Amino acid sequence: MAEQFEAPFITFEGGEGAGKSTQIEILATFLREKGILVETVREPGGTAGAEQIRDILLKGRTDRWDPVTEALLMSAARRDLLIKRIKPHLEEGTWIICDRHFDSTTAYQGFGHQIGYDEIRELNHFTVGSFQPDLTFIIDIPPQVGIDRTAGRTLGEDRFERMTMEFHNRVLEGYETIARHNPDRCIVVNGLQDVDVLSKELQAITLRHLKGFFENYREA
Ligand code: Z5A
Repeated sequence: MAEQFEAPFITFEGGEGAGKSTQIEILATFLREKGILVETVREPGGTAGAEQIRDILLKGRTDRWDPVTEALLMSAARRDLLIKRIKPHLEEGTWIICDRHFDSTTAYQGFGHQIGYDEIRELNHFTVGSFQPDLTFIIDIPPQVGIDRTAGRTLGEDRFERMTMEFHNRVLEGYETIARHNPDRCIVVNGLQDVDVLSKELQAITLRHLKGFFENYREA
C-alpha cells in the first residue's frame, strides 16, 4: 500500500530532451491558475546536498562512476530531496511536480547500465519505502531526437548525453517495461507532438487521473 498525502506527487519521465521541463512549467501554471499551490523540483538536485551530488553525477567522463555507485548516488540525492522538501510540502497540501524520480534509476541504471529491474526495484524501495508518485507521465521520443534538441547546451552537464546510442535505446526499453508494470500510475504520451497539443493532453489526463485531489482541494 503506497504512502498517501493530501496533495499529489506528479512525476515526469523520459529520455534526454523529451520536453519534461517545458511541460512541467506549463502544467504548474495551469494548476496555479486554478488556485492550487504547486512546487516544481528536479532530480538529481533540489537541496544543497543533492545539487552537489548532481554536479558530480552529470559532469565528467562517462565512465566516472561504476553503475552501482551511480545508482547509489542518484538514490542518496533522491532521499535528501524527499525528506527535506517533497514530503514536508505534500504534508502541507502543496502539490509537487518532479522532473524525474525513481523510474529514472530503473530506466538509466537498471536498463541503460544493465544492473537489472529487480535489483533497482529493491534499491528504490530501500530509498523511499512505500512512497510513490500518484501520476507519472512518460514522454516518449526517439533518443536521437531528444539528443538533437539539447545539443549545444553549455552547462557541461552532459555526461549521460555522451553515453552510447545502445545505452539510450536500453533506457527507452526500460521505460516501456516500467509503463507495462505500472499501468495505474504511468501514462505514456507522444513527445513528438507540438508543445501546445501535448500540454492540453497532459492537462486533461491530470484532471481525470487526480479528480479526487481536485475535489479535496476545492473542499478544503
Ligand atoms: N538520471 C539517471 O541516470 N538516474 C536517475 O535516477 C536520475 C537521473 C534522477 C539528468 O539530466 C540526467 O540524470 C538524465 C538522466 C540521469 N540524463 N539524461 N539523459 P538533466 O536534468 O540535465 O537532463 P534531462 O532530465 O534529460 O532534461 P533535459 O535534457 O533538460 O530535457 P527535458 O526537460 O526533457 O526537455 P526540455 O528542456 O523541456 O526541452 C528540450 C528542448 O526541446 C528545448 O529546447 C525545448 O524548447 C525543446 N522542446 C520541448 N518540447 C518540444 C516539443 N514538443 N517539440 C519540439 N521541441 C521541443
